[in-house]
Amino acid sequence: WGMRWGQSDFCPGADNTHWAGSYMDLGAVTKHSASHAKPNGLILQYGTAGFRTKAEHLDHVMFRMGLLAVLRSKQTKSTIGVMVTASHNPEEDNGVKLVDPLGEMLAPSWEEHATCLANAEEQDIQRVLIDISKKEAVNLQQDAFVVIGRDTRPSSEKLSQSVIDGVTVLGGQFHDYGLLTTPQLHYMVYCRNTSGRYGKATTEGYYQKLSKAFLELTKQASCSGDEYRSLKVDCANGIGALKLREMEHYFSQGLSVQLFNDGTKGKLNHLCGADFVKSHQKPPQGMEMKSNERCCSFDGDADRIVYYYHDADGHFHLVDGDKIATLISSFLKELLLEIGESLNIGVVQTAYANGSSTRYLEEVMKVPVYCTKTGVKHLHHKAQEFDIGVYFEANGHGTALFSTTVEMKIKQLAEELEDKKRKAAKMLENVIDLFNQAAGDAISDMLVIEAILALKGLTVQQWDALYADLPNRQLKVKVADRRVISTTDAERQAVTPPGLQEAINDLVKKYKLSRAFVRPSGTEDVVRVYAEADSQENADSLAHEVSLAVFQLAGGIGERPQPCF
Ligand code: 16G
Ligand code: MG
Repeated sequence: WGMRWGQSDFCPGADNTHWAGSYMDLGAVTKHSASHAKPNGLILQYGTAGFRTKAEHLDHVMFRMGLLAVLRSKQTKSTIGVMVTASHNPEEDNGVKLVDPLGEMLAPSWEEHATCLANAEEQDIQRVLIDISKKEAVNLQQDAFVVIGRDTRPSSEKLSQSVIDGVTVLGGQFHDYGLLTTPQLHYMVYCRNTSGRYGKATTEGYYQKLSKAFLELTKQASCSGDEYRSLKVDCANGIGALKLREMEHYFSQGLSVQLFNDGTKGKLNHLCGADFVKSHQKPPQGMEMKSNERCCSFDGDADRIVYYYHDADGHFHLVDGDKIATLISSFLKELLLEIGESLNIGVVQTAYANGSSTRYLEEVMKVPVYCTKTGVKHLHHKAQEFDIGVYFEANGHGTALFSTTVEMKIKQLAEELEDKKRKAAKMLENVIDLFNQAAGDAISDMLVIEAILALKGLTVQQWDALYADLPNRQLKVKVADRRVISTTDAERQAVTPPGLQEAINDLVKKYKLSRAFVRPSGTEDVVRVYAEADSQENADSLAHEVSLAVFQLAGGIGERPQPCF
């Protein structure tokens, strides 16, 4: 999980204690830091989703991220967010990530500062803080404001107090939102830094903005009344349950939700939630599914969503992030056609996107598709290049981004155009409001999907039938050091170790409609293997053969991978 024990690579810096000491109470920092002591020899890395490890190892990281958030806030002259969560990880874990001014993931150069600060030995903290301030030209006299949110883990409350301790010791102001979904915190940060133009920075503001857009949209759907819409939601025993409960009555005229795994009994993420459903390709425990009923799962911090159903024969069907992206982008494309504006739309995926989805998007829908490395920040960044950028990971994290030009144009068209076009423009206006443009958001995505299904009169089966997924398999391989694997071409090709890509190429050739790649995980100490092929048997066997190649060529440890299907 980006966790090691050993000696940290010291991040050097000149001694500017005197200069900084006049703006930062470094003595107080040292004093407070001592009560958030770093376990000896622990080294952590700010990875794809911030720091993540066992909760008991994180107190010092939280305190220090409070410090760092203050510096980032001073530098950007904006509100910065700190979210305490470990998403879909087991309940005993926790994590923290910083949210940048427009609700985005922390900038890469600051990820390095975060790693440096988290690993500094007690006596070096002052120096690291000064070094970051110098390097990033932070005006230490600037005010700082930090907002904090946390998930429902037992450890989260205390850890968020440590963040607050860090913020206050450096003289920052803060607002503690308490329990929030991750995307809600991103939303709050975005609202606060755009003087309320994006929305009101309260949960009430969030509920109202989304629900209003949702009801405006579904009001247009022809089937209502007797076709009253309902949905079963597995909340992973997490924060999503609390927030959906709070929000439910704002949109209940358009959709009734039935909550499962709402945290009253089960354990967070245990045998439930979006990650479980996607990776095991089976329904969560604790959900009563009748055939052909539309169901969905959130993950532990409600930034991912997948849909699924049982058909009449009792077969389970997963409708994942790729199908969500397809549904959303075809709907948006149709709206644009009706409006008659030539705005460019692009879909962003990762190597995990099912080959059928990419083919369908490119060949049937004629939408350009781009592939980036795994991790939301890469997809989000790419999606910003388009007038309308839809991005989704197959695991269900994603959203749509609309450029300011589009927003302004659509607002204008919604007033001006002839009837039919105006209706489409108004619809798009509401769709824009319904998406959380700061981050992938299970609640917002759920409402977007429900609105589209209602408007198009589609059942979940019809949606699922857009294309047939290629059978696929994901496996993990344990190696001594996963950093021996490096990749290129958005993780689709292995560059090192030598011979690995050639071996994969040879294996892939043995199967039809096949594809495979390997990459070191950014969140777990394993190498991930992905394979797809014309049948489940072939996908399984290709994945197994690739695992063996990784084990042999990349320093596998423990037992050799066994064919387990
Ligand atoms: C993190 C990422 C997620 C990615 C996953 C991959 C964010 C907010 N989350 O959860 O997007 O799919 O890591 O995990 O960026 P892996 O590197 O272990 O496969
Ligand atoms: Mg998550």
